[in-house]
Amino acid sequence: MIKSKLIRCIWGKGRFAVGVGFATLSAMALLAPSAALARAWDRCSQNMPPDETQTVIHSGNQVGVSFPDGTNPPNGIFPGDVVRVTSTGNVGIDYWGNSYGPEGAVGKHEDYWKSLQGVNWPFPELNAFSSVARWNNNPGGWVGVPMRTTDLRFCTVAPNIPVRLLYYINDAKISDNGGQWTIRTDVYRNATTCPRGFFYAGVYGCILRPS
Ligand SMILES: [Ca+2]
Repeated sequence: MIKSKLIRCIWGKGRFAVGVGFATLSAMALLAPSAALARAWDRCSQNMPPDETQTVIHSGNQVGVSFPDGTNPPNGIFPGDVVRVTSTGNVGIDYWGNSYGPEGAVGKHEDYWKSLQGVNWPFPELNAFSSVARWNNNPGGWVGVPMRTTDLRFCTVAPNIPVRLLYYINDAKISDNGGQWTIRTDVYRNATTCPRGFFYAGVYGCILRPS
């Protein structure tokens, strides 16, 4: 399986510069277009095209979605990468016509929902019915605290270990939900060049070349 062979390319530009001779480095600097040399953060903040982008539909009655897409996906975001997430749409959260965008309930709506007793919010510290994003290392587990997906609309530096990005909805009961959010994850790579024996596989980063 491809998943078990996933290993991240460790040749960040800094390491590469340290690891090769002066002549090679000079040639790179002369030949590479400036855009390719721009750091991931700069390219994100300048709104340049991402190296990878993936759009998924998060239906209101679906537990979660992810980057990379798929069931129990491998890590696809690596140290030095920069991520930006665009989320839109509306999810109906009950049978009475209440619906929210990815930001969930705010203001008086938030106060009302959180005032209800006996509700087991999956993420009590975040807005009711909001989209929630979490870094997760496969197979290590959670990395950091749950985040508002909408906070990731700004360029965000990835954790310092490989992760995937999992999206949830802060709703104790999803079976009465409808509608959907559209979540686009843009990833600016720290590096798309891989060590010998590995190749670059898009949203999965560097993976072992089949022998
Ligand atoms: Ca609900």
